[in-house]
Amino acid sequence: MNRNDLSVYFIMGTSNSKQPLETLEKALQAGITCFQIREKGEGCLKGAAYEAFAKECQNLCRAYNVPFIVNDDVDLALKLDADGIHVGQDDLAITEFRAQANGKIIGVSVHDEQELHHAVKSGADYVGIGPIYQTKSKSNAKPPAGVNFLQKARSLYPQFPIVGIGGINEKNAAEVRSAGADGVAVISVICESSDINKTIRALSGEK
Ligand code: TZP
Ligand code: MG
Repeated sequence: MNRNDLSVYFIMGTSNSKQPLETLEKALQAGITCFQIREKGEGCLKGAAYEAFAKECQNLCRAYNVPFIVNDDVDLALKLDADGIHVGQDDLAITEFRAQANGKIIGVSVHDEQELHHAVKSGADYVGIGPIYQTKSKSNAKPPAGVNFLQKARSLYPQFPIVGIGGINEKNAAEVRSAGADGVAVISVICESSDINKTIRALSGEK
């Protein structure tokens, strides 16, 4: 995958925003470079409603030529022919999915060197490293890890696509990039922004 596609990576589900499709469209207009649908938590959509919402998100992403990634749900990713899938350590074996999903982007969350090596060897296209800072958007998040492992991961794999995640905002995004991330993956800073253009400019390192 193109490392630039990780630059401003927006993640959202219906529990993160009161008007998720409007939020997504504003974020696309403002220049996000990747989108992940992550439909989790209390009251999240299921079945046909979930699929319809995902399809609407995908259509918006297509209109802006931005990769559309599905969190966890391999069946949905294949059914919609999404651009990719993001999986955690508890989810499906990457090698298995690699075989089914020729050409799709596979992202994997990693927290230590062993998980990182395994993901790279198994055919991941990028890894997500975090939570870097305290996050309120993931109920079972591990404690904030800071940028040490991110720096280590970059030194081990100078060219591999890496995105940082967890508690990233306009102020600390530069630190995450300096530590070696190709980009920042965020939920709340965009969903709660009163000026999405400004937020995305700041996340991308522009003034
Ligand atoms: N994985 C690790 S932290 C996190 C996920 C999905 C949540 C990131 O959300 P926020 O609001 O940008 O901290
Ligand atoms: Mg998962």
